[in-house]
Amino acid sequence: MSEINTIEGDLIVGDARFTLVVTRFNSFITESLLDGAVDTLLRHGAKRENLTIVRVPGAFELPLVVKKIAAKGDVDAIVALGAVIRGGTPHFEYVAGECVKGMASAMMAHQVPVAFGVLTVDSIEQAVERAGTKAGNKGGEAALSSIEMVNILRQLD
Ligand code: INI
Repeated sequence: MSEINTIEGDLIVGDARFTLVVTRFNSFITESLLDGAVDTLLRHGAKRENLTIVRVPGAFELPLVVKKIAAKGDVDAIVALGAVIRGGTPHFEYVAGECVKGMASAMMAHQVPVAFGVLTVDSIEQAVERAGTKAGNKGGEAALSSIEMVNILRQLD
């Protein structure tokens, strides 16, 4: 039987450049997501000089900054990190909805992978669980998916 042509991204960073965009809102959670993302990138061979961290006020501001970075075209991937925690009002839906829509559209417009490391959770407890405790670190997972995407796109180019 003939081989099936398969394209997969490995998890080796090489010389790839990453920008991590992190919210100050809920910083007690998002700084742990950032630690997880940076740790993952470094352990997969990223060079410190190829990492840039940008801090933004909240998740609502992520799309504009992500779009601006993507449009410049000088990074291989963007890792967006934030935490939107449901309160008693519809605010959560608006912030989370605009955040995901805006970042998806930036990714598609500029063809730069944007990893969605934004927690959308019902409680602080759920956020803590996903920021380096019993449900892992979603910042690290987002970083990993960005490495994979860089390597898939390099093969497709
Ligand atoms: N921003 C967040 O990143 N997470 C939240 O949970 C959140 N809530 O719930 O309000 C939040 N709001 C701030 C928003 O992102 C903007 O920074 C603000 O509205 C100013 O534009």
